[in-house]
Amino acid sequence: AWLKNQASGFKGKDQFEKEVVRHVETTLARSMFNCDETAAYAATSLAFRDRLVIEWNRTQQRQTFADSKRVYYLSLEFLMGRALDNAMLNIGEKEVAKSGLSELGFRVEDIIQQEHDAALGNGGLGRLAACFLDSLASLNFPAWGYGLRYRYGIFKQEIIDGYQVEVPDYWLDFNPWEFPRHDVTVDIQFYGNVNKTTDDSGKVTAHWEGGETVRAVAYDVPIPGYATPSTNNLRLWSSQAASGEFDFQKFNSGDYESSVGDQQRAETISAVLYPNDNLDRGKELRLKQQYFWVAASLYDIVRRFKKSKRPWREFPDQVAIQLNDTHPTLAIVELQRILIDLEGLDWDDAWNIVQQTFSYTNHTVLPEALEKWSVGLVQHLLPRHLQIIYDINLFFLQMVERNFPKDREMLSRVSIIEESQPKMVRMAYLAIVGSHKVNGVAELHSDLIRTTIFKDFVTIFGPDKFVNVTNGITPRRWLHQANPGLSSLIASKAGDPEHYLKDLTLLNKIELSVNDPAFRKAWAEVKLANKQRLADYIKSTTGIVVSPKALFDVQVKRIHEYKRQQMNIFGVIFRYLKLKSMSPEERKKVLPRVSIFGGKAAPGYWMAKQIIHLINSVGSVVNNDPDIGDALKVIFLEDYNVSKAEIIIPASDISEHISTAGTEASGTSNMKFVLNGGLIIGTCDGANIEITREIGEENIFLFGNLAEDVDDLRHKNTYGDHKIDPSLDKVFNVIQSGTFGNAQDFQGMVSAVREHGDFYLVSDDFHSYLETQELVDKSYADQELWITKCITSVARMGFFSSDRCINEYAEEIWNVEPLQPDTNN
Ligand code: 26W
Repeated sequence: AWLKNQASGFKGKDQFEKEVVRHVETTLARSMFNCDETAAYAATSLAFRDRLVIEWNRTQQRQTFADSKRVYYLSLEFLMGRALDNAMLNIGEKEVAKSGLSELGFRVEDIIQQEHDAALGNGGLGRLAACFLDSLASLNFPAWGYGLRYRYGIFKQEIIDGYQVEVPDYWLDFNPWEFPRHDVTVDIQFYGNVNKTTDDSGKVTAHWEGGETVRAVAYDVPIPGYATPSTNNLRLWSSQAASGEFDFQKFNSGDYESSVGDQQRAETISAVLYPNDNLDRGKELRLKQQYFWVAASLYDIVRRFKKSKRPWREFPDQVAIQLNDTHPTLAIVELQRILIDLEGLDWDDAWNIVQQTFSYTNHTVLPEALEKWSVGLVQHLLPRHLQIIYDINLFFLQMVERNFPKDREMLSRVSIIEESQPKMVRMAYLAIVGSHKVNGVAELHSDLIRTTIFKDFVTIFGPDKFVNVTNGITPRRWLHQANPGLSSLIASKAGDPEHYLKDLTLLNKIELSVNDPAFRKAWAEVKLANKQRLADYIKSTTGIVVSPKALFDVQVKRIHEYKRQQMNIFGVIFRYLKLKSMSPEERKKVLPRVSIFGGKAAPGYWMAKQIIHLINSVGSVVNNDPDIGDALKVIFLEDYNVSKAEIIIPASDISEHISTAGTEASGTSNMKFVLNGGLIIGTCDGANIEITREIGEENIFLFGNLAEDVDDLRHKNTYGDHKIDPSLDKVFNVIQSGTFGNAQDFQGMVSAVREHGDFYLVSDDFHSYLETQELVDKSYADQELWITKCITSVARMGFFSSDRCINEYAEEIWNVEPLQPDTNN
């Protein structure tokens, strides 16, 4: 363990055991005789937490003392998953824990599994934020995450009779990883009205008065870096009634119910994560969440800056704030308000500071996901902010008018206020205008935002404001932790994990061994063991037995029409029909396949729920068809989440990233699958394109129409002659004949393609998809070539480390430097 000589090390398993026993006996007040796995998990976590706290305090002190520029990552979602295994590996003490726990009669894997996932996110955007925190700490950047401490994370998914049922995720009953800071609170104002006063010099000041107040309480979560003592802070805000537990006046006057009601109303703000992914519903409570979180975070950031007694113009030299999508865009307005209303700066000076401080990442081009708030709602909830938004817009449009006097249409196109009925505030436009850099998350995506949704803004601000930072993933969790077998095999060629996990380009060393028979054999054994692990998991959760020798074909991600799980299941049905038409002898010769699905549908997303239902219905027919046997199995894994991803991803042979071209901004699981020695079938979309460039097109199964052709195809499908692909037509006819249950249940999915213009081009891509799946079967039959492709691909995946990604943000957007820890303490 690299930390052996550090204060945070355990100095061997004996001390670790002692601490576990101490926590069981004192903190938990239990005897070692009735210490079950839950208690052992609690005590182990507390022992590790004690270790983290030491370096966490030191890191914060070091950062305060250095007083250098900090990064603040504002994200409404942090999809962290479990913390214990990550803490053990990042501190470098997992072996100590393993042997210590074993002496106490436990297996470390069982203890790790006791932990409840911290699931404060929907999918890609939230998990990206979590990977970024890992990289920021591992690279020693002075950085804080700011988010909301939801009482309920993303719902748990149960599948009952083939349908998704949502169950609340109450995850906080025991959470050793958070530290309540009851002394760090901010009172947040809502509603009320604005009064203006003029002083003797004629200067007008706005005062936001009245309304209601809700208290934000900080909860801090330590974020350990890998193989470094740096431990950063994730600060999550929880909402409370501002005036203590009850309104005592109301209480004493007998109005007990309403005094409790006030408290509950305040707590509602941070109660639940909105489960929509890529869909904006414009709910008032969501806007309240956004302002509550943004105002508390900014107050905290400003308070920290003020301690240094620097002049305001130095704020952007000390502070970089990254907006993770538009969800925190009100921070732009809030900082402007603080500077002009509370600190008395001039508008222009304040606005310069604001623009230099903020930068904005866009994660989607789907129009239904672009946030807009009605002017009326903003006026009601945040009257002063609406005035400032109008002023920002006015000055911006005046600048546009000066620079582009001939293009009057442009003013309404780029206005932050959409002149619709009702009028709407376009949050992406506000974010662009208030930031110095805007980035997309993969090359194609960044090109698309520059040429489509933000085209005018490129004209107005020039091309340099719009940059690309291709997403990445942390190899600590997604290789070392999820796939220890592969990680140590790689280490045998690429050197210590401590080196290659911090410089992932060192993976290229394994390519030298691509023809080494022993290495190849070991590689195949690791994959088989991971598939066996998943097969065991499938057996224990679904009762279905699958052979680890079959080709595992995986699609796990949020269920969305644009991600096209429907195309996948239609393809599975086609395969089933083909198998049915074969003789038993022919069937014996086919390569067995297991189609594995997983993912949640937003609770109100009817079509996504229909897709889940069809997958499960196909599964119950296919899996119970005696003609089929092992040749095809269809599995839907319930409640896909981070900890399940850690089991599923290393077990994949082929995974599906098959979004309609131009719709998936990046995708990040595509990177995780390839890094774990699986190949992918995918469209020319998002980061698939750069993965192809890095690993070589001979190592990926690309198919389908290109983004540049999508508009024309849609037009043709809607207005022209929309001929359905004949194979797909056959599949539809079988669905409609009732083979998979009541045809009515799936009518929506069928008519979306047949009658409603096939917006996601399922039919247009179906032929190419089936052909490419056949190619997958053929390629897999040649195991030698397949393994070569896998090893080569892994060797070339270094680019996709989130460390590379964070270094790009640091250099091109934040202008911050790492703060090296002193290692001789
Ligand atoms: C307002 C509702 C809402 C909620 C979440 C709208 C949009 C979102 C997210 C931006 C959706 C999201 O997670 N986008 C994903 O971001 C990943 C990280 O950059 C990308 O890899 C995915 O392609 C993108 O879909």
